[in-house]
Amino acid sequence: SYDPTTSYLEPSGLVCEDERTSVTPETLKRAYEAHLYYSQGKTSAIATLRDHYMALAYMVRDRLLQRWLASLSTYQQQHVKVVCYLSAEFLMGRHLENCLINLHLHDRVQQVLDELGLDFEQLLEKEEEPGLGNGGLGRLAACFLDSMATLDIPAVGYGIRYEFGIFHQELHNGWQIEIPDNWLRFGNPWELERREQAVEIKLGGHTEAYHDARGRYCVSWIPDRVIRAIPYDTPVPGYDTNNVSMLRLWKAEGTTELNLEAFNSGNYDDAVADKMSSETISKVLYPNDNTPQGRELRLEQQYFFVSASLQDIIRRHLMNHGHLERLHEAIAVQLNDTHPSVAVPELMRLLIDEHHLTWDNAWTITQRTFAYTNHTLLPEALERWPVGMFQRTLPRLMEIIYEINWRFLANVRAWYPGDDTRARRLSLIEEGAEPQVRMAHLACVGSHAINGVAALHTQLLKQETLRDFYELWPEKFFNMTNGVTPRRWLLQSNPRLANLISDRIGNDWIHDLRQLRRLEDSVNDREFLQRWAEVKHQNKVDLSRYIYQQTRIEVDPHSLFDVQVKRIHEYKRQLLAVMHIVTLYNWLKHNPQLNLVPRTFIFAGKAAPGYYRAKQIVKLINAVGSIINHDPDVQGRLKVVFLPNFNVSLGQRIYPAADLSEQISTAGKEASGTGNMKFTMNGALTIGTYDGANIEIREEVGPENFFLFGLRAEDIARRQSRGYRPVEFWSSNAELRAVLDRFSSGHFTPDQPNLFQDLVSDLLQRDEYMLMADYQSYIDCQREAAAAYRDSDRWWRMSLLNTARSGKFSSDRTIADYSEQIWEVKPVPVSLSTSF
Ligand code: T68
Repeated sequence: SYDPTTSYLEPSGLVCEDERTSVTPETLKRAYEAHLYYSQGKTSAIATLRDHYMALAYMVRDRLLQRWLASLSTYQQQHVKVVCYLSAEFLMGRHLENCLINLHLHDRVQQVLDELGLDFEQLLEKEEEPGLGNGGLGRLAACFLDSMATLDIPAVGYGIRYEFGIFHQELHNGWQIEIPDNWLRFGNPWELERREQAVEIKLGGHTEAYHDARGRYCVSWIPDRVIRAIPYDTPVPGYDTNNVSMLRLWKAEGTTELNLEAFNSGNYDDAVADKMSSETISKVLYPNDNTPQGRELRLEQQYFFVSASLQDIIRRHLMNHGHLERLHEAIAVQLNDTHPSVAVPELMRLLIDEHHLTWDNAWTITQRTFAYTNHTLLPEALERWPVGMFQRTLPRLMEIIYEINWRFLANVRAWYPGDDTRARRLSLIEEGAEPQVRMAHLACVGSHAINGVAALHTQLLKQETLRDFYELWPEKFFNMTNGVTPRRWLLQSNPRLANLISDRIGNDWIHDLRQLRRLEDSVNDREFLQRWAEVKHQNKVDLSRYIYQQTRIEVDPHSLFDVQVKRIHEYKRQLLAVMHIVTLYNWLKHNPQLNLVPRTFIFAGKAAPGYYRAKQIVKLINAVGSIINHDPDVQGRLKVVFLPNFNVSLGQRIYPAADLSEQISTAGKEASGTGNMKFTMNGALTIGTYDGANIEIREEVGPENFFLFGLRAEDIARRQSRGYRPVEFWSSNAELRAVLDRFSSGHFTPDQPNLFQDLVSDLLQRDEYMLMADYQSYIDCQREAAAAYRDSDRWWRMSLLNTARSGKFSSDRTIADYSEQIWEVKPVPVSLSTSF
């Protein structure tokens, strides 16, 4: 319907789609050259690769602006309901190629660059990846933005513009070294600063009660610090639609530029001290995944972006509607875990203290506005803030939380007379030597919907973690199984497979992933399976080349690529994968003639800098690789590779080249997983436990196309309660004993023979994540996987069926579910002829 080459006049007389923003190869080239000259101030004779990248990025951004402005004005004029996705993390990945694909400019721009003699791939690599997230939770937020934009759901993502994102990981002698991620160093061409929309954030101080002119009881918060929040907006284009969503990230600044008194007395450090300390709030992302950091600065970060976002939402709403009485009909606010859950008392504060609504009115609006997503069952990962710290940092919010709790517990006592222990369990405040605010409870009480991220996870939430809330309000609970965007994770990262698929079933799968089912018709087409296998092989050749560049390790693209990429965490059990590798190694040492399926084990992932055991596991993987990769008895049949600095861009190289996807968490610990979905879409088979979304993947692809092993969540719980003795597995299993002996004997670290002794004694004595109990089942299952790989016809049929049946795991499906069941929002098509 949209013809990008025709220009048209706006009512105002402004030409919007003209030679500056049209998309013929000639105008693209002209616009690109103009940016190189006028924005970068370079001629092509002296331009660096980065200049070329910047010019290209600006040229593409220009082509997003008309759609973006049309989207904003459409929402405003039609008074549509908007989703506000509040998240402390957005792990977006690089923008340029994704924008080109979503705007259908990819091939044309490639052609233009070819004509100019520039290397397209090389320019794409110049973009600094915005790593404003730790892992699954932040990447989920990014996939959701892509899907909301693609489905024409009006949406804004709100978060923090960290000056330093997730650290860069280097390996020195096999150990992880963290390098600060100064991603803004060369400027960011994708964002627009909106200084005129800055808001102020209060911190610290005290509160004072007073009666206003109409005799109403009021409270005012006298802060001891005021920080300014500056919004930076990044457009997020949908695929094959005019709609463009927005990611609005807040940067912290001081409100007093310069302390004049200090300046005039020559005290220059003090003169800028306030500005400097205010800026630390958005300075750096906390690098922990699944472990909260109970630091005051972290609470300040959370409050900072939540308050800024809610003030922004209220300002826009008042501009449009003039009052706040039906705010919940105009916006839906999703809380991505508890990190933004101070939104509950903050919205109450804004509605009551600043906009003078009554408590009851404000509470109704608040509950109807918020919905909360839980991402973890690990008890240590549930956020709690010491009441003392909360009181000091956010005194007015602490009062409001007490009031919410008082009213809530009064209801609880009325619903369950005499049941004091239940009231204590439900309370927003945990009693003890140091009382704590339970953020998950706050989120549950202040929301109308609570969801888990995979079926098993939601079930365990209802039965365990949030059981008392489920008993109170069963109707509030939903399951929203995660998904990932097929644009970035298949179309963009695996163009060979995408082309093969489109060649067979057409293009519709790109926005209706269930269409992949139509590939099943080709499951007995030998010629097609051959091409399917050839695509995987070419992807493996590409990855092999990259592995060699990065690590100088030569790997054989004909070997089985066995891949585990994710954050390094004990519950994810990278150590169990290493135990399998060492088992195979022992077999070969014992019988060098053994006919073994050659495998390349590929690991990647970051460890939290303060998590010693995780860093030790990184070292172990590298140590095992350094011995096995060179052992003549192995004859190159096993290779172990640790690719440094796992991030979105590296994921885009790895998933398309994987044969076997390792999803081996202790059952009941991985809420969903989303890497598992990316592998399945790209035709890898999964070896996995009965955990998170693995269960649903297996259900979709069929149990015969999935390698399942290990204890189930209920077995784990039962064994733990009976008293688990891991040493019994050691006593009864000689192969397992031989593996642990390799670790404790110093075989892999001859110059530090004791390095892994504590790791082994932990396995024997505690083994919190039950590696010992699952070891034999895992080894047996790996043997089956190897047998399947030997039967290559069978393997490629299974691979095809995995892709064909992965449709459920598109984030488009997840977003359609949220839209219908939780947000009650509808698609709003954007037309480019809208006047604004
Ligand atoms: C992940 N959680 C889950 N947390 O582990 C994963 N935590 O199973 C799930 O698929 C994914 O969320 C999406 O639902 C995280 O990634 C964090 O990164 C995190 C960050 C800060 C504090 C706590």
